[in-house]
Amino acid sequence: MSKIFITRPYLPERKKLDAYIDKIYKSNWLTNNGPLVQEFEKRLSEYLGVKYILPVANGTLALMVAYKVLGLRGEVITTPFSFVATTSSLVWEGLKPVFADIDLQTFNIDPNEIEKHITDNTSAILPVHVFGNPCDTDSIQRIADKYNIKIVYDAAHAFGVKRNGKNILNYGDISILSFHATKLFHSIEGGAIIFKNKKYYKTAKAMINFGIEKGEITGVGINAKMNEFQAAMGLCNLDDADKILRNRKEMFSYYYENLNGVVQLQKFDPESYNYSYVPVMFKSEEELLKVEKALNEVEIFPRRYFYPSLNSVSVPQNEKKLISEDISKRILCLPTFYDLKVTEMDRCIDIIREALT
Ligand code: T4K
Repeated sequence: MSKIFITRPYLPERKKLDAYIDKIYKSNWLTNNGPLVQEFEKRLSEYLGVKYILPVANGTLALMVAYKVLGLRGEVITTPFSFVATTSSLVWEGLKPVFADIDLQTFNIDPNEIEKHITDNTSAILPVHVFGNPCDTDSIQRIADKYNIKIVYDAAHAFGVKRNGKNILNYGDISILSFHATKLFHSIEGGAIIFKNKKYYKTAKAMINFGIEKGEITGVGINAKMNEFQAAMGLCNLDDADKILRNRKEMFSYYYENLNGVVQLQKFDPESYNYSYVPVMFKSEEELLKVEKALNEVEIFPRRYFYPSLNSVSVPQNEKKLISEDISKRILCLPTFYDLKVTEMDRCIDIIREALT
C-alpha cells in the first residue's frame, strides 16, 4: 500500500495550467506585478469578498510586511499555539512576542489572557485563526480599541472562512493568508495581505517592490512579489476552490462521525470553519505517541501541528504552565486532502481505535 501523508497538494487540470503557461511564454512577462498577478488579485478580491488584497511571495513575508506597514514596535501579544512563522516573523522584525494563553476548546488565543499582558510597550495583537477556526474577533477588537493598539490576524489557515456572511479576513487592521502547497488553497508558494483601508494597501504595494512606486523610491522596502507562475497555479485552483472546500468538509465529517467520543475535536461553529485540517486531541501525550507509532508502522504519516508550544522554544517566557503546552503535546493532525479515499480514512480510523483499546 502507498504511503499516506498529512497532505497532498491539489493539482488543477493540466490543460488549464498549460493555457496559462502558454500566456506567460507569449508575453515573456515573468514577475513584477505581471498580468496574471493582477488578474489573480482581482479574482481573489471578488471570491473572498475583500476590498484591498495584495498577493505576495509567501505567508511569512506577508506577516513581515504587515508589521512594517503598521509601524509596529516593542511588544506584540500573540498565541503560542501556532506554526513557528507566526513568532519567528516577529523576532525577525525586531519585535518581542509576548505569549497569551489559548482556550482549551477552540485552541485560539483567549481574549481574557490578552488583556493581562498589555503594557505601555504593546503595539499590537497577533492572533491566529488556528486550523481555520475564527478567533473571538469582537472581544479582540474591544481590547485593541481600549488600548489603541493594532490587530494583525494570521489567517494562514483561514481561506474561505466566513462569519455572519462576512469573510473573516475583513476583521482587524490587516489579515494574512498563506497559499503554500500544503494549504487547502495554494499557489505553490504564496500568500496575500488583506487591508482594512486603501492607505495601508498602497504603502504595502510599494513596500513589496523594494519601496518603489511608479519608478520613485518612496521608502524602505523588500522583495515580496508573487511571480506569474505562482499566479497561474493560483488562478487555476481558484476555479476549483468551492469543490475543494466541499470535499474537505465531507472528509472532516467522515472522520468526525467515526472518531467522535474516541478523541476530542476542536470546538467550532459549523458555519464558520473551512475543515482544512483534522486536528484530534488525545487524553495524554503517551496516547498520541502510541497512535502515531501505530499509524507510522503502516506508512500513514499524520503531523503534530503545532508542537512544541512556541513559548517553550529558545527562551521560555511564562513561568506558569500554559494550556498551550498541554494541548500541543496531545494534538495530532490526520491526513486530509482532495484525493484521499474513504478506504484510506477507514484505515486511519481503525488503527486509531485499535491503538486506544
Ligand atoms: N502562519 C501560520 C499559522 C502557518 O501555518 C504558516 C505556514 C505561516 C504563517 C507561514 O506561511 P508560508 O510562509 O509557509 O506561506 C507546512 C508549510 O510549509 C507551511 O506553509 C505551513 N504553515 C505549515 C503548517 O506546514 P510542513 O512542515 O508540514 O511541510 P512538509 O514539507 O513537511 O510537508 C508535509 C507533507 O505534505 C509531506 O510529508 C508530504 C506532503 N507534501 C508536501 C509538499 C511541500 C507533498 O506531497 N508535496 C509537496 O510539495 O510545513
